[in-house]
Amino acid sequence: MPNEQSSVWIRLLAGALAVVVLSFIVSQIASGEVIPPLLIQAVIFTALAYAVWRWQRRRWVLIVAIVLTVLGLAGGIPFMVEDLAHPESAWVFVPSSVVIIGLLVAIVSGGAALFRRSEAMARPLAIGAGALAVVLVVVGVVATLGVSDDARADGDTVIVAKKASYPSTVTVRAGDVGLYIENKDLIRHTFVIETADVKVELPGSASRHLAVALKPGAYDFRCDVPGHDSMKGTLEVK
Ligand SMILES: [Cu+2]
Repeated sequence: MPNEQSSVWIRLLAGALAVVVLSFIVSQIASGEVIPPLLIQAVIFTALAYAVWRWQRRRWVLIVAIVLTVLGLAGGIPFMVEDLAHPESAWVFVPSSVVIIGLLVAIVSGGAALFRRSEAMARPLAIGAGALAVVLVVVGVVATLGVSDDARADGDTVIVAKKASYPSTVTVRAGDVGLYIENKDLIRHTFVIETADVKVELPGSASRHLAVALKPGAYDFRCDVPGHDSMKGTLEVK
């Protein structure tokens, strides 16, 4: 039966997967929408946590868990790594850091259970990972509370980022253009106009002013956060 003599490594593995699932749920709440890849992974990791707990003596279950966890980490890193550089957007910084820590702990615990390593290291690993997560939560919260909006200048044209979407067209007069980008989401975005050498970081729920000299023409703008490919529009300069 599952509870009889359950290995500490198995408990740590199942617990780490549960924490990862929780972080995926928090990420989707922060985004205000269902993110299919995260939802699918949440379901897979929930099933895995149950499977390793239920069938903990079957080595193939552990092997499947390790392989899927490694794949989840490899697939998620390109989306998560940039978030780690932005503690001022706690709603992405915290879930991404916790997911990475959780997946690493799951991989190590799965390997240790599979190869029946001494359980002496399990507790220090759990405490270390937990302490690191707490520190990162504090860093994220403090950095996010320190973010303030830019002042809005007279004549600024407002562009709103909401539900990971930008307006498709914004029209402004040529010359010295003042833009005021409002991020209405909890998650971070960017405002990028490649052809005008503009790149602005938009922390969650923050507004940024920018001044740029533009000649008449059409300028594509977008958010270059990985996975936000649909967040784009055109600035018509007349
Ligand atoms: Cu974005």
